[in-house]
Amino acid sequence: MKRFKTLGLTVGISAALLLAACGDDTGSSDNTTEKEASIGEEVGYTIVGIEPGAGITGLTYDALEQYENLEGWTLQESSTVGMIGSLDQAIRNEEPIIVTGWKPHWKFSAYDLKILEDPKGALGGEEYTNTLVRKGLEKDLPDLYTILDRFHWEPEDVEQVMLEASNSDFDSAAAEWIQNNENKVNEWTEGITKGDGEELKLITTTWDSELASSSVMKQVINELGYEVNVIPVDPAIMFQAIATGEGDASLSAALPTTHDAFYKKHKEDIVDLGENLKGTQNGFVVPAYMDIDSIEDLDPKN
Ligand code: PBE
Repeated sequence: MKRFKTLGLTVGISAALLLAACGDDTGSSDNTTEKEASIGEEVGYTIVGIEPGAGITGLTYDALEQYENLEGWTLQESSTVGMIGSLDQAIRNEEPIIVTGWKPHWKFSAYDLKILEDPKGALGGEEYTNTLVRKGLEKDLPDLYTILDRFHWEPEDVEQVMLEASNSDFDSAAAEWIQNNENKVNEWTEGITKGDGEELKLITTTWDSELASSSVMKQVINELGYEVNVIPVDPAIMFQAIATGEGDASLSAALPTTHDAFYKKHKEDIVDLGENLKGTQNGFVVPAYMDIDSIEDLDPKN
């Protein structure tokens, strides 16, 4: 009983403080010298980013140049895990935060988030994920080339594998997806001759969406009698590996904007088999409770 009373008292006091605070706010609103803290001030003019080697990191530096209102802002590079940790903590405390984010990603089902409008298109518009193979793969391993060329799926498929992997691991998540999607898999493998243990070096980036596609493809190709080695690396290394022939294929090229710099550098030396996934998107992502809709709503430092 005593505990409840104490609690009641605390709630009473908090409510009184809240009312007093609201009263203060109303008072200061006609006082032009006292402004509420802007979102920029609240987040320290900082965008919480991910790995330095990510395409989205480079695009964010471009955005900081392109938007005049982002004068004085900085990108705090970290890792995907670090970015999610900061986002999670901010949301627990109902504090403002701006992170570099992308779809498909489970954070959009775990939290109520919005992607800020990007009228200059600095972070790219609707993005695709493309399949790349090394020159000569078509001649050396024509059946694998055909499967890779046929491979495509939808954002919902990727999300299913990512979600399941968060409860288990990518191998079991991929196995389950394959079991539930026989028709799709059969479209990719129809008429393919079985292999005899030939090896495919599948280069991937390290993000969940790419680990999802690579894990699914690994098992599909494995079952056809090939050995698959999945090698997770930074985007720059991935493009270089396909261009030099050290890697055979990748399902992880984010285009036309995200990996454009790497693509331009190597495009003469790689074979682009086109999209395997449509409807991906990058952006500055904020919790839905923040009162802001566009990158242009942010205020410059000073
Ligand atoms: N991403 C996910 C990657 C590509 C896919 C947006 C984090 C990147 O920025 O390179």
